[in-house]
Amino acid sequence: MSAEHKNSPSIGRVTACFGRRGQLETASGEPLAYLTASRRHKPVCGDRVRFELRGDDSPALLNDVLPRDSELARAGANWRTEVIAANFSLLAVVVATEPLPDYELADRLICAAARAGAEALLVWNKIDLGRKLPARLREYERAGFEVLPASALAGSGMRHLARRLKEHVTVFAGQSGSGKSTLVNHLLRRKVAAAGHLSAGAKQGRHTTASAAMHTLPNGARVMDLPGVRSLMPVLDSHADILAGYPEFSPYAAECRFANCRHRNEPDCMVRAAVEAEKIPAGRYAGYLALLREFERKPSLA
Ligand SMILES: Nc1nc2c(ncn2[C@@H]2O[C@H](COP(=O)(O)OP(=O)(O)O)[C@@H](O)[C@H]2O)c(=O)[nH]1
Ligand SMILES: [Mg+2]
Ligand SMILES: [Zn+2]
Repeated sequence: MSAEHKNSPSIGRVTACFGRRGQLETASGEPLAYLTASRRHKPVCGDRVRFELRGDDSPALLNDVLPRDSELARAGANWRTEVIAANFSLLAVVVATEPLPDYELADRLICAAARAGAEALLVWNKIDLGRKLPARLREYERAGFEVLPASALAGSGMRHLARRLKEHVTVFAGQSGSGKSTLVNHLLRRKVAAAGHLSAGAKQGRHTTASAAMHTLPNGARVMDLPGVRSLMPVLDSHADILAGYPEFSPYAAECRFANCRHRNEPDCMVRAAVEAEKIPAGRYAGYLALLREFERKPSLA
């Protein structure tokens, strides 16, 4: 407890939060329970915060949330945004054989990573159930994304994944049931994140992880496991936010007749021409159109 004396403010990092309470990690790596000083403070997992120790057994008092480098927000009710993680540099989108991949969610997460200034990669989990990469995922590779095959259950691909995460704060995101918690547990070599079971009938993931939590791997990498909420739909605020998730479109988009081309029905759209010429994979374009439709339904921004 070297630098952290009672009443002198220190800087820590939030590793878990439940309303006004949570856990933070001090600069020297110690875990501490905290309580926010006021309702005004809305720390999320990954936040850097200022706190004060209060002696005895009472939780540290969190009295400031420092500015964030990046945030991951999801659309709550009435398009209100709800920040769920902060200060990450890499987003690992977990996709698996089952439940059937939701590529619209994967695309949104990739867009959200770009918007946050973070890198994105895909983890193709559960290869013990079949190694063959679906055609849609091969398209992501063609588009320049890394796709790392893994099996959290069999332990394959884990060393490679751990190496890739080194030096990063990584958010694991993706469908419920895709194996995020199992991956994080395997990387940590202990059981901390609550891993659930697929309900036998619908093969739909259950909501198993209650709240976001940050863990440190043996190699120093930090990882965040997000709640297994099926509707974790990141917020996209502009057409540019969407396009950022489709970097392979940009050389063609630059040649469209209209600078504000949405690459749908506009004349002389070079993106659509590239899709027709099979230079842009059809599935990637279909994913883009789905996000565009969703975005245009958003009342204030359409
Ligand atoms: N066969 C197989 N099952 C896995 C693998 N990884 C996770 N699972 C299972 O998938 C289910 C959901 O895993 P969980 O980690 O809770 O998913 P999360 O909702 O994304 O956190 C559990 O029954 C896991 O045992 C894997 O690599 N192979
Ligand atoms: Mg989970
Ligand atoms: Zn266009």
